[in-house]
Amino acid sequence: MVADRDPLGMGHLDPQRIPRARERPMCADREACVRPSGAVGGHLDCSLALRIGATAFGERLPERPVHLSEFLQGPIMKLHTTLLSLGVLASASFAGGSDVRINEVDADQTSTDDAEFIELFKAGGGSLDDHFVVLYNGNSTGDAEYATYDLDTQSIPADGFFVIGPSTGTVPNTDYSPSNFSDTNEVQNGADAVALWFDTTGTLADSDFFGTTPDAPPAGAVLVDAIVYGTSDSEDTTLVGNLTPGGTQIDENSNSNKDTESSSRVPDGGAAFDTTVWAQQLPTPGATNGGAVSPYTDLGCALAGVSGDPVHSGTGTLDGGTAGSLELTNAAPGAIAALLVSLANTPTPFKGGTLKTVPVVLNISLVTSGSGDISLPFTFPTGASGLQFYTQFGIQDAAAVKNIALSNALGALAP
Ligand SMILES: [Ca+2]
Ligand SMILES: [Ca+2]
Ligand SMILES: [Ca+2]
Ligand SMILES: [Ca+2]
Repeated sequence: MVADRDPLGMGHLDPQRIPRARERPMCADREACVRPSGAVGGHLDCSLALRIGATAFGERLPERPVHLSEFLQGPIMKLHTTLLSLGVLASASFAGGSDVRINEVDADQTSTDDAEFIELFKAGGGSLDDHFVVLYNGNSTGDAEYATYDLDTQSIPADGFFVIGPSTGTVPNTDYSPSNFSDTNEVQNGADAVALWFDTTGTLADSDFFGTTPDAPPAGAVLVDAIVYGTSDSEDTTLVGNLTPGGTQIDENSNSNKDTESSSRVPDGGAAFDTTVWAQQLPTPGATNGGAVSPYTDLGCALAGVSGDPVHSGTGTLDGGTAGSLELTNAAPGAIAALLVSLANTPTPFKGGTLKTVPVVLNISLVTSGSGDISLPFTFPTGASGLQFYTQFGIQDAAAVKNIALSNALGALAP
């Protein structure tokens, strides 16, 4: 194989510095070294494989070789301090996307509906500036908007739960009662939809959404998450097709208890638009919906390669001292790959797809196994609670539109 000096077009990957399998030097510190599963023999030379700082997407930061264990197994707070000293953390603001989720919806209650609510979730909480919750009426022409709540200046508390409900006190833990949220019969019972939009322009007002349809939002609005729901209504395939394509309508009455149950993501959060995670159970406004909570959030944006979309996932709880791993599957076999790490989540055009881990602060060179997998086991360090980071793989792949396939991006938040 002729070595490509810049396989991902990122200006600083150098596969010639990745020894071929039989030449790979053994790490002096076997315990601290991580190698991809399926790699043939030996260990990657981690001190060569991981570099910090250089990036093709922004300012070229000072390069510093960093042992992989510093990120995955070592003192992650040391990395934290390094990033602070480089000014990376200060610039790692949230821009151009959102990992907030619609976590629970209760549209229907006994007799007159007077305890309707919409619960949003983001692990660790965070700002809701430039977020809009929009309700769509499945019975109207084009499924038009019938209510919009501008969440500018609102924020999700540290517990992760934000409840939008009436001002009457009938919904416990209500965080926000918009002036246009009626005390009764505000949230239609279906087939209807709740959508969460993010304004990438920072200039939209709630009035910009008035009367719009899901397929024609205001310019600059990006759909973050949505649920199409009903109460034993036949499926509104147009609504589903526009808001949760490939998914299904969620039935609040699946247990014949629409008056006493809500629809909840179980566990809290998870992948946007995933209609398989919803369950009907007793309402829990402002509190967990139960189930095992993953510290990882699938942020999408895969770019297909020879086997379709490469799939990136994580395991473990990210509690200090516990085991976990970062995984890649369904990628090209035996291919040069890079794990790109960021402290921000900024969707950026890249090789015909979208790279979310921008600015890239860590770039870990790896090779996929013969079955197109990489597994990076680690023990998460103590003292890193609250650390949030984003990961995405780029894989050299001749079948990709510009010879680079991308996995989905993954958000991780240490509890
Ligand atoms: Ca209702
Ligand atoms: Ca209900
Ligand atoms: Ca309706
Ligand atoms: Ca809840």
